[in-house]
Amino acid sequence: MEIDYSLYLITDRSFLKGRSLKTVVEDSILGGVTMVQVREKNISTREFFKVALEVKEVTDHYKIPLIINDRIDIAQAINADGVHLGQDDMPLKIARKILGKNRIIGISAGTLEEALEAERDGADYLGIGAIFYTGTKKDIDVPLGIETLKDIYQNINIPAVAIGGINESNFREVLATGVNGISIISAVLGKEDIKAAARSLKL
Ligand code: TZP
Ligand code: MG
Repeated sequence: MEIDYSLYLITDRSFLKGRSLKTVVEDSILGGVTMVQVREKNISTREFFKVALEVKEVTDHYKIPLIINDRIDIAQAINADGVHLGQDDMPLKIARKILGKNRIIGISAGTLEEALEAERDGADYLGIGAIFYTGTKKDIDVPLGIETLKDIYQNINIPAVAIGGINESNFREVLATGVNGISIISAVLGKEDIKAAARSLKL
């Protein structure tokens, strides 16, 4: 399956403000989101499972790839398209053994070394970041910036999305580095009009 990474939404229930996750995901897809990741921290396994299943109803309906953050078991349980793993999660080689070659595995990379290792170990795509400071993830020391993003992307041969602090005023310069897409939380979920917010992040 050819995957469209261009506008990759990551969920975060702290942005919902009473709205249902299903509605928010649906509106974002109607606005042009091409891929969705369910990312939930501090949530029970049962809750994560339920949330993932709910989102899958929407992504299945629109035939949009669905990725689960961190949790290989939940990806398997709901038959998601893949997982996204960070540098502290299950090692990629083990994840690949568990999931097989037909599932998408994305890896977070913050350095060229991490990116090259993930590519060597068979990642399907990379999430490179954080590119800019963001209120959404507070543990970022120094953001990579556009030049480092470009340097990493030029040295790898798998698809990559950029993440971290990307919004309607900087996404064009991010995409100008050549990366396959942008990965977004607050610039979509933090807005009142989800559909319009997604639309404003399309070239
Ligand atoms: N990983 C690196 S930055 C980040 C994650 C999950 C948060 C991205 O959120 P936002 O609101 O798009 O900056
Ligand atoms: Mg993780």
